[in-house]
Amino acid sequence: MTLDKILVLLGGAAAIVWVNWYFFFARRAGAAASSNPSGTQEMLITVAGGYTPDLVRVAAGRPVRLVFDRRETNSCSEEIVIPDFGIRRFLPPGARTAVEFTPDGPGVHDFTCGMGMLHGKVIVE
Ligand SMILES: [Cu+2]
Repeated sequence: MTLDKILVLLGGAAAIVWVNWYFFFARRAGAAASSNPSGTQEMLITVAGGYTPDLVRVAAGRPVRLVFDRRETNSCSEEIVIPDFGIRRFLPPGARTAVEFTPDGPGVHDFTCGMGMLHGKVIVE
């Protein structure tokens, strides 16, 4: 085997490892909310054709504040709904809108647009 073939093989192997890591660990891990001085766990979520991040990790028993930064006028994303916490809120385009709730215990809670087309999850640990 020549050196360039070995390098191509190694490059391919590295790409496979990276893709697996990305999909099975990085994506599954989600984004951990940061705590502000008052103890509220905060996460900024960009709304543009979907939610970024769409997986938010928080700790149980402390207030959670999700700030939705809506960067589009597409009517699909004009409402945010978090059924488990009774939240349904209008998101003005070009603005940030905060919703707050306090999860009692561990669990997974969906958030969606008003029509249930865009999806995200809050993972409470
Ligand atoms: Cu929608």
